[in-house]
Amino acid sequence: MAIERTLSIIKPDAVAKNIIGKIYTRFEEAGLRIVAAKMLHLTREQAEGFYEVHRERPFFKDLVAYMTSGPVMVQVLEGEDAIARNREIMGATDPRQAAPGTIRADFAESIEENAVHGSDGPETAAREIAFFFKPEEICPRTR
Ligand code: RTP
Ligand code: MG
Repeated sequence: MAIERTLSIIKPDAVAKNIIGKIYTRFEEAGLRIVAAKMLHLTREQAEGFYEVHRERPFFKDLVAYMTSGPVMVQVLEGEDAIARNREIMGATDPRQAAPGTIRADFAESIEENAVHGSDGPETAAREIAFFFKPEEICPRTR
């Protein structure tokens, strides 16, 4: 299986609950390495740009309000099959549908305030990583 990179966001509800470390442990236990990370409070423009594909969806306005309601932690995760692996440990969008033991089953509040984001495919991952990180801000392991 290929080594991939994916973009992960710990969303404002999870940052507010002070569980960044608990979620990082889930990544590490799944064999995903954090190769870049930053905390930031998204502007409306950033949130709208990041979720551009959802612009016409009925929940878009609420989604932008939620994503700008507090700081987020953004990271690049690297590992075997990282995109699918991260989606697997995140669980379904709606925490009520999420498999037991997943991040959303354990920590999400609702279908909207659902604790984490993860890229959904290779093209999305490339776009989303470039949205937040310059190439020199990503630190592959040297040992
Ligand atoms: P994400 O992009 O954040 O990893 O989540 P996802 O693929 O599981 O879900 P997606 O369909 O891409 O939706 C993006 C985010 O919008 C919010 N949402 N709210 N109120 C609603 O019905 C609704 N549906 C989606 C969630 O925060 C979701 O993660
Ligand atoms: Mg999505």
